Amino acid sequence: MPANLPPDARKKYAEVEATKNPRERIKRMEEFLSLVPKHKGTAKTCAQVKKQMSALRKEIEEKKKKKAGKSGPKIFLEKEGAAQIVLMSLTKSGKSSLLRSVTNSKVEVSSSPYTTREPVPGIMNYEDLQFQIIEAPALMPGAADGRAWGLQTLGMARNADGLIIVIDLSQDPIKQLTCIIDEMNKARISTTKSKSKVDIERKYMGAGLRIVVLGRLIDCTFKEVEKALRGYNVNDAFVKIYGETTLSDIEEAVFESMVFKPTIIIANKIDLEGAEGNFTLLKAYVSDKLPVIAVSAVTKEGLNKLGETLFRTLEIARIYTKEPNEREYSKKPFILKKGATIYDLAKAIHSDFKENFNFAKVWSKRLVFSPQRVGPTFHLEDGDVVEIHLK
Ligand SMILES: Nc1nc2c(ncn2[C@@H]2O[C@H](COP(=O)(O)OP(=O)(O)OP(=O)(O)O)[C@@H](O)[C@H]2O)c(=O)[nH]1
Ligand SMILES: [Mg+2]
Repeated sequence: MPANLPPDARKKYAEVEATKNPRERIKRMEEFLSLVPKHKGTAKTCAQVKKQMSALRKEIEEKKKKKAGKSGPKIFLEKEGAAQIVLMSLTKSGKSSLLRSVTNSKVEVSSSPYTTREPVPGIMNYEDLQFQIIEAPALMPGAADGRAWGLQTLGMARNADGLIIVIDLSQDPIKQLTCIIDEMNKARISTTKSKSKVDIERKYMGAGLRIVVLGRLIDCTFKEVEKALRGYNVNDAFVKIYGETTLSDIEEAVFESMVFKPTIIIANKIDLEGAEGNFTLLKAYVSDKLPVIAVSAVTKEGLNKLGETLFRTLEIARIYTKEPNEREYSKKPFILKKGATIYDLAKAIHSDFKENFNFAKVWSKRLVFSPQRVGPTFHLEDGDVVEIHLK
């Protein structure tokens, strides 16, 4: 420790030393770093602490992997339909009842806890789309540390396109929600988009490291960024750097393997006494951060809003394609991210399409006249019909 640390930072460091639990230790280290003034004299200390934090994070990951490997049930289910959505809740919130109400699944419903012990899929129709809804085994406090099926459930959530948090309105709704969000955050899953200036997209082994600086590096060179990333074993990734970025922003992004999942909340059992009051509490607590809908899996009240809410939150668009000489467009849409371009569509149709692309015609309600001849950067919206012309 250098001598020039302020007393509160020294005190915090003593706490770090006294903490054995790896996760707790990382937390104390983070607190310590926030108390250290940033200048040349402390840079080395900060770097060392960050290195230790990275080692601890690795240790936690390794332990998790070992635990997950031991378990019986399959962690991932093959994706089907436009999106894979995982139901997340504490036990007995009514996940199985919901799955039975909105999909073709015949999963068992029961008043005893922890009935569903393996992931169960079902297909839900919404307009001309299908969503795959999966009931994951219930979460509980400690799930992210490997309790019960916690790691499988959280692993499935990380792999999903979207999440539905199910709250039981006959119980304290905020206690349930904070417990679920807590376990998700520990597993580095976020329900809100990160504002980070560094985007690290990990790739398969052997893919190589590609760094693109779209902003400006403040206190380091491109070479130093590459060296730092490789130092943390980031060798196969596509790294995009936006805005004004420092080396420590980049280091933080390496540890922040947070993934964002579009999420909605279903407040279930609205048919029960006292549920309305709990729903009001929940709405006030969540405010407008996430969509919340009140439903009853038993009376089916509110369930008609589910498809539309999911569709909106997932931010996807249905694009219909048409052959140049045909009158009718395809009934089965391509599913793209909202704001995707003609170029993205061409890639989705066929890998050759992007090389041989000439122009496209688009029919759309928002255009003054249709069809309109457009180039590859034209942005598509839900419901657009596209005819691609090749060279
Ligand atoms: N009144 C009422 N009861 C419900 C509703 N949904 C579920 N239940 C009851 O809540 C209990 C638990 O339902 P499940 O659907 O099995 O809950 P789960 O979340 O799948 O539970 P586990 O898989 O065991 O974690 C059952 O007794 C259901 O009948 C609802 O909307 N209203
Ligand atoms: Mg169940």
